[in-house]
Amino acid sequence: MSTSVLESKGYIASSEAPFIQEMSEITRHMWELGWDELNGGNVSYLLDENEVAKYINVLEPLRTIKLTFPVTELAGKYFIVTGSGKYFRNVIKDPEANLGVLRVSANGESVEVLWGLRNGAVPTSELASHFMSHIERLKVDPTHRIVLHTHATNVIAMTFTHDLDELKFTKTLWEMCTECLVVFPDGISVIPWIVPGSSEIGRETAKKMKDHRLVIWPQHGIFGTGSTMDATFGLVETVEKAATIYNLIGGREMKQKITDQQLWDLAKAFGVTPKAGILEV
Ligand code: 2HA
Ligand code: ZN
Repeated sequence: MSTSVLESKGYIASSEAPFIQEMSEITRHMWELGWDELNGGNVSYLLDENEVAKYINVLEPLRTIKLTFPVTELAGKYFIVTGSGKYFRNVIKDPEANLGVLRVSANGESVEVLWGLRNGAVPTSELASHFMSHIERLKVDPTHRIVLHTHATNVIAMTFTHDLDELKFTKTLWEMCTECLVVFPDGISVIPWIVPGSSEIGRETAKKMKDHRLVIWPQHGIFGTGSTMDATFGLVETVEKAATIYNLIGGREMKQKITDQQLWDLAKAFGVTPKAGILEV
C-alpha cells in the first residue's frame, strides 16, 4: 500500500515516525563524522508493535525474505534496519529506499518487509550479527533495543598498533579519558578478524554480547548496543574519543597517566564496578 493510501486509512505519515527520524539522523551524523564511507555501517532497532502500527500497515507484508540463520528467539519482533549496500549519507534524503521495517516470521526463518527497502532492496549484510546480538543482549537486559555497527576511524586505527587482548585494550581505553571507566565499566571486547557478513562473525560477536555492550572487529569497526539511540551512539562515541587520544599520543613518552588507584577512586565515586582482571588491586 502506498504511503498516501495508508494516510487516507488513518495512519500517521511515516515521515513523522520517531524511529524513522532517529535512524535518519544518526546515520547522517555518523557519515558526517567520516565513520561510514560508501555503504559502511549498519543499524538495527527493535520496535514496539503498537508504535509501528501507528505509521505502518502491519497486516499486509510487502514481501518475505528467507534468512540463512534462523532466529526463533526473535519470532514476531519488529525492527527497523538499514539496507544492504545503502549509503548512510543518503538515508535522510530517502528513508523509504534506504531503511526497512521488518517483522521476524513466527518460525524465525524469514523476515517480512512491512515498509521501505524499496525496489527489492534487502536488509543489511550484517543482519546475522545484528539479530544474534539482539538475542544475547535481550537475555541480559530487557530494555535493550539497538545494535549499531560503524567504521569508527580511530578505533580501526588502534587495532593495528595495540595488542588485541580485550583486557589490555579496555585498560588502555580507560586510561585515555577520565570518564571512560564510568561510561563502559563492563569493558570492551574484541573478536579475531573474520570475514564480514558471515554467520560466523555473527556468532562470535553475539558470544561476546553475553557480557559486553561493545565489540570491536579488528581492522574493520565496532558494534555498540543499548536501550536508546543516544545511549548507544554515546557509548561508541566515547570509545572513539579514547581511541583518538591514544592515536594522538602515538606512542610518544607519557609524562603522567591516570593510575589504577585513580581509576578505583573514580569507580567508587560513580558507583560502577570495573570489569574484573583489569585494574591492579
Ligand atoms: O557494508 O559495514 O560490515 C556494511 C558494513 C559491512
Ligand atoms: Zn562494517
